Amino acid sequence: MLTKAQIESYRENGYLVVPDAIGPDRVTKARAKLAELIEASRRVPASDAVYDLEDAHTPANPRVRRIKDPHKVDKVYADLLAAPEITDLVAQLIGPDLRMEHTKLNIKPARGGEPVEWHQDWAFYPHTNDDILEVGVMIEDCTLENGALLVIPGSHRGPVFDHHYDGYFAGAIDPAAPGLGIGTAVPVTGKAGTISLHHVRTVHGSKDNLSERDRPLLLFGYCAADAWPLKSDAFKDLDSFNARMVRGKPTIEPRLRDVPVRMPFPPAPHQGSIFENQRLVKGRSFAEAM
Ligand SMILES: O=C(O)CCC(=O)C(=O)O
Repeated sequence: MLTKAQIESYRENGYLVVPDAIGPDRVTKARAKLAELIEASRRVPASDAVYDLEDAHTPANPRVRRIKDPHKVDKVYADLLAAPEITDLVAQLIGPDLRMEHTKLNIKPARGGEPVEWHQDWAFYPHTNDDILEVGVMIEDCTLENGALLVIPGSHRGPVFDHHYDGYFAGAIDPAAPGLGIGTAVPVTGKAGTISLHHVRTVHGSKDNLSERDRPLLLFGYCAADAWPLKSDAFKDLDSFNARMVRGKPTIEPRLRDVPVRMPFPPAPHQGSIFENQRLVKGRSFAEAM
């Protein structure tokens, strides 16, 4: 469980790093399944419902940016999503009733895995309240060299930044935006088995991976059950909505909080993943590292 000091630190800084949260058995299984999936990607010519592929992907040189919805792809990831080692901690921060927002497994492949531009997850999926957070499960060690997540402490208490470019929602903040303060960003590093938790409004991004090792990071978005999505296409019907509960009880009584919101419309011309949405501004923030 989290200590009072850890909870206070999360409230103050908008993120937390918990070493050794996940045992070696789960980490080894998650890693082994990922190796299988990357091997199988040699037979996949283009991005599809499971794989988000780099432009350079070929059968001889698989370059997988992301496994989409990993909880649907294999039980090892579904089990991790509901694992008490994670959900007990999340419940301490946003309450006992938790619904999954999404899952993804970002690989950031060795020797050039792409950067992720500065953004707030909140800009992609605003809700009636912001008791929503993202857990990052480090399947391998995350270091500065292999493109660890970078977060701006305290940014979850600030505005929702403009993520548009050229009239479209590009899912990326201009690094020169007044008040953004990328100079204060800190890396979220740790050994495999570490988890990070960041608030849905915390500004974050990551540089490219110039190391010799992939940087797989399993990302799980959890919402308080009474945080209802504001985007109409995020709600199809009550059964499928409630089927995303990972713990506790659903509710049809959304809780409203006075939080800043910008709607992510019109959508980016490139869809499929954040890497595609950000194509419009690719390289804007971390050009020196490319
Ligand atoms: O994989 C990363 O480094 C960051 C990913 C991220 O922030 C996202 O996919 O929203």
